[in-house]
Amino acid sequence: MREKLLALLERTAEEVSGAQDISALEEVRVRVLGRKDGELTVIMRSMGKLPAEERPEIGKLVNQVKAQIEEAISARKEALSEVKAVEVVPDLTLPGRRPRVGRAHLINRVTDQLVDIFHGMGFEVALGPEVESEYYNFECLNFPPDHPARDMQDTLYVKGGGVFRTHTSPVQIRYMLEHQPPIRMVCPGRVFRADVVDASHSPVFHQIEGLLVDKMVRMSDLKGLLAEMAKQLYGAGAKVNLRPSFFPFTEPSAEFDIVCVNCEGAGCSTCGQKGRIEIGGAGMVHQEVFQAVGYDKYDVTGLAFGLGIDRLAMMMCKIGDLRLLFENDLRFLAGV
Ligand code: FA5
Repeated sequence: MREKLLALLERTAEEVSGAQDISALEEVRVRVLGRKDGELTVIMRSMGKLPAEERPEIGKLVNQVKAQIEEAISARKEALSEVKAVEVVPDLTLPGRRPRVGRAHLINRVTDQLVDIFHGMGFEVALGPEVESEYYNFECLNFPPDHPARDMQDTLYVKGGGVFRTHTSPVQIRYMLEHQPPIRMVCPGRVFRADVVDASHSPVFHQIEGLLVDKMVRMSDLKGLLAEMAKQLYGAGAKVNLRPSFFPFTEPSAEFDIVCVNCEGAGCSTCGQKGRIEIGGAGMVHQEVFQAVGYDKYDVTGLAFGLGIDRLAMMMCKIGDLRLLFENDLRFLAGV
């Protein structure tokens, strides 16, 4: 029995160290230590047939053999798992993943560019609140209550009073109340309207307002400013087209367009088949507005304009649909 045990120990030790993977090792364990008919288990069961005086010594040896086999199996198991761990170590010679570099959103970049352009023409930047009183958003700008012109801008009203500003024009009023002419001011910011969403309309969009008040300011100054802005933004060939329009706070008033860069004037869904896109409104500051802020309406004249930044950005990067600017798809944003 003693020799049998030692031979089993020797053979099993060899098999354990020769096992090349966990399943081969498990196969050895079951064959030797398996509860039902493992080789060592069978030997242990047959111990009852031994003479009583031999049993303690053989019993001790059986326990030692079993412990040594178990120890060898667990050491080999550990070694095999280490090998596996090494196998899954990544290939360090592969090129690393480049970290993605963030950058400002296209709308912010165009806003900065516009601010720079107007700064170069002597304009300073002012900001105003996004939730505005009806007084600044409409009344001071010569929209009397119930005036049908309020329908031109589908207004979002705030529960408890006030409106989400429908344009950046109220900042003109706030600025004139705090400053005396001569004035050159631009105000970029978010504005809100209950507009139906389509390729060129969003309920939240961005405008930049401009205001110049001095003596002898003329409509030709307005045209010159807008033409210079378009040239600096789109290149020497860029042209703005002014059309007569109506705003309660300017007289005369105009809307201005640029040729749709998506269809180059042929007409497409982006420009509503018109071949051009309306970029902003402008005009000479109405005398009623000067009166509302306490300026001498016979002494000063002024020009004002409000540009849609989102549409300028669309034209700049030839984007066919304004909604892409708000969906935050990184594949799109990385390309513009
Ligand atoms: C105004 O908002 C006037 N406050 C502009 C102004 C300022 C006129 C100073 C005179 C003097 P209008 O509603 O046309 O005007 O909007 C100006 C520009 O905002 C539009 O030409 C267009 O480029 C942009 N815009 C208007 N609605 C939307 C919209 N829903 N989504 C994206 N852009 C819009």
